[in-house]
Amino acid sequence: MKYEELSKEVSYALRHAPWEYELEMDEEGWVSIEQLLSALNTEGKFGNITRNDLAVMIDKSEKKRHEIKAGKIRAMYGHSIPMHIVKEEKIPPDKLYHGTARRFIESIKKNGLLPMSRQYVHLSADIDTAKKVGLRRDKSPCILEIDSKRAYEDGVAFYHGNEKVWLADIIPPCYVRKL
Ligand code: HQG
Repeated sequence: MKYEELSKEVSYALRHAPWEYELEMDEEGWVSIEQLLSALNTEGKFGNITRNDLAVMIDKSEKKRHEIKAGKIRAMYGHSIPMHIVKEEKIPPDKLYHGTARRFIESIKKNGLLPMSRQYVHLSADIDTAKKVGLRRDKSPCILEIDSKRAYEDGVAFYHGNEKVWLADIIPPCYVRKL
């Protein structure tokens, strides 16, 4: 089983295009595993996928992107669908990080961190993770430090993604510092 490819397709379905797979999604992003399996197995690209394959896919991944509970599965972050996915608000650590491309810095300094095509701004719990995120877009990425303590105290909401990924609506530029 090509678990990495399966994970990419499941992410695509759950983050960006549930309608292509005829999935009914609730406001927290959960869909029935049965529906997902039926769509994937009709497509047939991965052979016959079972519930256990989805569990192994999550287990084998170096990042916790999906979770399974009570017969349902959801993506933990990354959504771009028009329907708003409600995330659990959480008190952030004092500092968070964001890895990005050098070419975006001027605009971020001016406008702050914006969700762009996703529903939330994605932040990293540590510098190493932020660096990996930034490397997707630039071979020499910039690491931004977010004063999440002060932002939170000033009323900026933060949400739970996974243990490494934090989410926020917008981070105004006054809380962003280039390292
Ligand atoms: C940038 C992956 C100009 C922002 C990763 C980023 C992450 C601005 C890009 C997750 C801006 C959006 C999300 C502004 C933000 N002006 N550019 N004002 N504000 N940007 O992919 O954070 O492997 O939507 O810096 O690891 O890169 O898929 O967000 O470069 O956790 O599980 O706009 O996706 O996870 O890019 O990545 P993205 P991201 P997975």
